[in-house]
Amino acid sequence: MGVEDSTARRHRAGRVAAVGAAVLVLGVGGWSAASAAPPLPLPLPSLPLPAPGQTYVTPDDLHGFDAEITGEGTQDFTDELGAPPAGGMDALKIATPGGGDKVQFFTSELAGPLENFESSSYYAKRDVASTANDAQFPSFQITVDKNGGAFETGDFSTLSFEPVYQSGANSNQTAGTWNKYDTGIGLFCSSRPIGGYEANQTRCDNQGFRTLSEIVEENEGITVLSAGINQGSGNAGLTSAVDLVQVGATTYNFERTAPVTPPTPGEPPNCEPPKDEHPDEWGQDEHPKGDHPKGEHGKGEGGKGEHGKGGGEHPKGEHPGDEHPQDEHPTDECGTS
Ligand SMILES: [Ca+2]
Repeated sequence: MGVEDSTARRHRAGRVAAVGAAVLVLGVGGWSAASAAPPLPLPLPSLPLPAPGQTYVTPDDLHGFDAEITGEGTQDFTDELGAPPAGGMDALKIATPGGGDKVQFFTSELAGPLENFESSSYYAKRDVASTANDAQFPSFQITVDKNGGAFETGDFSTLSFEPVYQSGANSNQTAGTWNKYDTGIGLFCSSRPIGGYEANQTRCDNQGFRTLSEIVEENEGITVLSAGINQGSGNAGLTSAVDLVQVGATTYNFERTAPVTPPTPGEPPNCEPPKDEHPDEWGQDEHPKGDHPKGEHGKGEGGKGEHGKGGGEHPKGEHPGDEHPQDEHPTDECGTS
């Protein structure tokens, strides 16, 4: 081969080598860029947050609720039938497999004037697997002393709201959905002939229907003893769930556990450093706005290792070593306790 041929081959080989090197560099560069990038923050688990204004009723904190069970009836805090909008994860599931089974879940925490119930409601869902009569749902009941004061013989009655005796939206008997019942404007039957009811109107099926405001008007001093949910007897094969029992400003949310309020943004989680041990360190003077990007500084958003342990993540000068020594902010000091 001639000199020119040899030179041309060397040039071609050089170009091939250069292209290969370029590919190699690109490839390595790609890996390098990926590994040098700051790790993406892990998504936080979507824990339920406490709903403002709700009172959580859990197996460990029943707020005066007490289950009275007859026969094979059951009641359980569970997510099996879900929960209504804004009702969290769970609800109170009630089952009455037999005709003689009965479950009452009442609280005396709502004792007081019946007027308070003129703003009241609850949600109920009938399990589509129920074999009971289609019209049957858990009812809302209020036990009363018809004239308040001393509780004497003849003062007691139970007021009952059942969807099947209502009109409009309150008569919704759709199975498999969460139905809201506005008991504050609903129709109630009375188990005893208190004011406004005829002597033969002691059952809901005898047309003895009154609104709560009518009952209040016709029974001066009428006072609530307890209130809640009833299912049975006579509800064989009914499985349902109830939630968000509301009376006035109180809304009871039935949950297995109550959600925990997260730390307030801008505050260290779960603790404040004692003033004597951290003079000025947490004060505004040493951390003026702009010095530390929001969320970077011990506010519960930064993960472990973000602060001082990450090496090159915080160039010297931005977090001088003497400003945030690790032994002054031990992990367990403002941690998960
Ligand atoms: Ca709930």
